[in-house]
Amino acid sequence: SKTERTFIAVKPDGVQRGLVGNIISRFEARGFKLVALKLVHASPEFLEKHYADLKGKPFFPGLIKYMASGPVAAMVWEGLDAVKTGRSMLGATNPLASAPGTIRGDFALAVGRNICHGSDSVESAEKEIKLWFPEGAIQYTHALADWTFE
Ligand code: DAT
Ligand code: MG
Repeated sequence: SKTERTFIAVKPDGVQRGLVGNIISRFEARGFKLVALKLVHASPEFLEKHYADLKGKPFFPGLIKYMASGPVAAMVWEGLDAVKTGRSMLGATNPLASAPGTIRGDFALAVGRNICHGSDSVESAEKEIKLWFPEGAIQYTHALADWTFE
């Protein structure tokens, strides 16, 4: 286990439903450090890069259209095992299988409207952070660091 960065994005449905603050709160409360944050209305071309691995899936056109339908709240969170823990905080891809207590398990019903994205590996996190934040993350001392891990 080590300090990692993960890319988390509240999808257009999550923004419209007013869930940005709740999702940010969960990552703050868990002890993660916010190192990048912005609202982006992404183009289909940009989103095809983000979801390049899924090109060819039957749901791909619908996924791109949904993700381009409004702004997303893009962020980078840093901390101990941020990628794995971020995924467990999100819950399963299909909200039908997401446990209550997870973001998707608390707020979502349908796989095509599952309100939040999270990187699935350290490698994809690095790729996604570069794509969404070419300007880089913010460096600062986190006041809680000494209280959240050794
Ligand atoms: P995740 O977002 O959990 O990493 P993924 O990378 O496999 O899941 O897929 C990206 C998104 O595509 C997912 O959040 C919702 C959509 N999606 C995945 N599988 C789908 C399916 N079978 N039908 C409709 N949308 C799907
Ligand atoms: Mg994924």
